[in-house]
Amino acid sequence: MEHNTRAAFIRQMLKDERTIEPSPEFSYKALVKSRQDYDELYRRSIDEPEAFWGQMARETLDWYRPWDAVEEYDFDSDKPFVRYFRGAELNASYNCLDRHLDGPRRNKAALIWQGEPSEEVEVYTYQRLHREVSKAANVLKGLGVKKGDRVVLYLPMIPQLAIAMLACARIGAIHCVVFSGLSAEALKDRIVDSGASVVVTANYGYRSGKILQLKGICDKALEGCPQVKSCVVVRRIEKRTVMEAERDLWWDDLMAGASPVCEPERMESNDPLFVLYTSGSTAKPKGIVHGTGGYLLYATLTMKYVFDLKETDIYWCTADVGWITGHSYLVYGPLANGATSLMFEGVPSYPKHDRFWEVVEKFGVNILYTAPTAVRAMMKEGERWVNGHDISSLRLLGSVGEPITSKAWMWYYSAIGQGRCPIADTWWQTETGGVMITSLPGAVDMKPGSAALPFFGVAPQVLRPDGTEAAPNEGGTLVVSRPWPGMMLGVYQNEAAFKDVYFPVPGRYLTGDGAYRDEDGYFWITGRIDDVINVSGHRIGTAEVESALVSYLQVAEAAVVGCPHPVKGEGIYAYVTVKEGTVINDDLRAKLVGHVRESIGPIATPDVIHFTAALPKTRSGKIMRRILRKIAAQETEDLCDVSTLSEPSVVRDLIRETKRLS
Ligand code: 6R9
Repeated sequence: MEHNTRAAFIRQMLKDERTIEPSPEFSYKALVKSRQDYDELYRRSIDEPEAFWGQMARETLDWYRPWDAVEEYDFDSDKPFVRYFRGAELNASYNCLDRHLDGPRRNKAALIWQGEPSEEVEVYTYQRLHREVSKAANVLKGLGVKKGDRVVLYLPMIPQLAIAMLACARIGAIHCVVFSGLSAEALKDRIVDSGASVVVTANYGYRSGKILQLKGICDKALEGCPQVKSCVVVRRIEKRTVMEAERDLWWDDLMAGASPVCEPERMESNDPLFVLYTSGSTAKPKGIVHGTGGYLLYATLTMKYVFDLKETDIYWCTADVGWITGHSYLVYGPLANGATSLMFEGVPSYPKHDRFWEVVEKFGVNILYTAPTAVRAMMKEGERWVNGHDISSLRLLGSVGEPITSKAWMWYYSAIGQGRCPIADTWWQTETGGVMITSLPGAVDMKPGSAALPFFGVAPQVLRPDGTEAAPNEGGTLVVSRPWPGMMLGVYQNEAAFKDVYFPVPGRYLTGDGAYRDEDGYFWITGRIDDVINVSGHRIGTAEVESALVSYLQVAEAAVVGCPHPVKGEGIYAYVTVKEGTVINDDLRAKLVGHVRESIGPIATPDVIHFTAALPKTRSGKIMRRILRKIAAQETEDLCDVSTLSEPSVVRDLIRETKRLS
């Protein structure tokens, strides 16, 4: 009921009757040139998945040993599982590096790094990157890291992050990247859960002209991690750094003595490549496990098709490598394809609002992959920031992280794409490994605000609460009815969660998103329907923020919901009740905000702290979030059914207080 009204509202907000055809010039040169070609490839991928993925795997990746079976899965049992290319052997770092060294790609730029200070630029050719990765792999081996061991990487957007990831992949260690904006406590939780014995960090980092104390944060985290034997520190900034004897080692010192020859480890296709933590509806983030063969094939193929990759393209994904988008579309996808991937350390608004366009102009970027939150922020600042730069090199734009409204879509299309570049909206998740639903550029017509059609092999469905398929334009739950090679293998150290979270109803993978499909079969994603808030494209679990709030001494109870936000998409709205005798004032409010930032990180900063005397509860004591969401959104005329409330006056008080807060 609630979901349907919300879906209807979002539907109206997103919907735009416009359909935009890709230009004939783009389609002519595109990898998939027409809707007919797409339909044919899609049909084959669904009708004959084994033949399709087998052929793609042979053509796309280099294997040491072929597979015994292409696809095996069970979505129905108590222990659901998925496996691709059983018995096959490969190495991800070999596929991203070594195999490009025989031909002309040897001296091609693999990674171009633009630091936040504009004079700091580094170019790694495939040859140079291969050398650095091999050395780093030997460094890790020297620290005792073996196949299957976990290594936590807490690094900002610097080349050493990509190098360390590939070094892990080379020796079969499982990397576990933690976003460098997360707090000491969040970092500690991830180090403990992953059981890593080595952590790689940087002494400092830059963010919008300010200096991040990464090593200091790491030190605090490591206080709670006695199993960590070594902490390798990249010297990002020449500045005094406290190093702990025995435990802390400088990256540069270790690299200087390392051999540049390291034979890649032969990995079974379903050996984990990495673990990446993401928020869900529990207070504890889940470690999403991705395998080697299936994941790499899916990242490589989606990269090639969704971004219509050409050999000479300069491709820029603005996402941080600390999130899945950076894993699949800044590191693995581009490098496995032998492309040139640009890595940018800065932010769109520093030192001025034209930073993105300065970077596009400086490097002649052809493909730009960014998030709706960045588009909205730039739209707010106005087109004048774009107009001062020659961005005519752009030929394709991508969007990821949250629904893009037709307004933001149209601005991106006209102000940035100058009406010439197709936009590939891409719906996917940490768990899916790669793009699942997209407007394949050149091949399919675009509808602003719609993520469009499934990628090869992907079978999404929109379901009603009773499990039957929704009619066209009817909102429901987005599920996927069969596996795809990029699918997660499981939740790290938590077999039960894979079933409980993703297969609560047997047979289909539950995405956690709401959606509807229009009469042309286009998917429109309406946002999360679980307890996850999407803040600027980052997933924040309401339970995580609540548990941070209640860990503060004076807090009695907390309930956190998302609220509409013009730039972030969703903001964090926290209802808080305090213990007897606590004085409520701005100081307490500031302390609580600070406490949440300390516990999770600045991305979880609450936008509103609403102190109140009581929370609305059902007679059985459940907090009624449906009502809290409506109040936070100031949609209080129609509060639907409040008959189950134990004390209706609580709601009247909350509404009155909200009016005062705004
Ligand atoms: C890749 C990534 C996943 C959640 C997902 C959904 C939202 C991502 C979207 C989108 C609408 C798009 N989402 N892309 N919603 N349109 N193009 O963002 O992974 O961080 O795990 O977030 O983001 O709600 O469920 P992740």
